[in-house]
Amino acid sequence: MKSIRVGLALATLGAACAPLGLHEPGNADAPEVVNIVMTDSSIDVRPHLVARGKVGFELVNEGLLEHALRIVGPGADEQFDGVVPGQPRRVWVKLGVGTFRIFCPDGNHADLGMSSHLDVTDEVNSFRR
Ligand SMILES: [Cu+2]
Repeated sequence: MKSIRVGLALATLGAACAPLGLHEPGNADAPEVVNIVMTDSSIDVRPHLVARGKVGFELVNEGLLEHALRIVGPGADEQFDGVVPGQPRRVWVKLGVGTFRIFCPDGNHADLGMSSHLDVTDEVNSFRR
């Protein structure tokens, strides 16, 4: 009987997360990781919504040219140069709540499509801390 109640509680928790469009909350110590996939004319950001705090960015360059990544928003303005095709790397940035612009600052690359955004929320803190 006890295990049934726990099962229901977990199911309710899962349902509460779903409308936010968040990925699996995971365990409390698991940091958020955002996958950034660049081509020479695009930046794909997944997921588009994470919890505030220290966030990992997995940088993958699938273009032909070397690029950079700049992250600008509440409490952060960070730039990572030398993102080379075929050499993924992970960087960490502490993000506050709000909307961040994520783009390549080189030349007119942002205008060519290397520009996206990331929303950072407070909503999932109760699951993580
Ligand atoms: Cu670029």
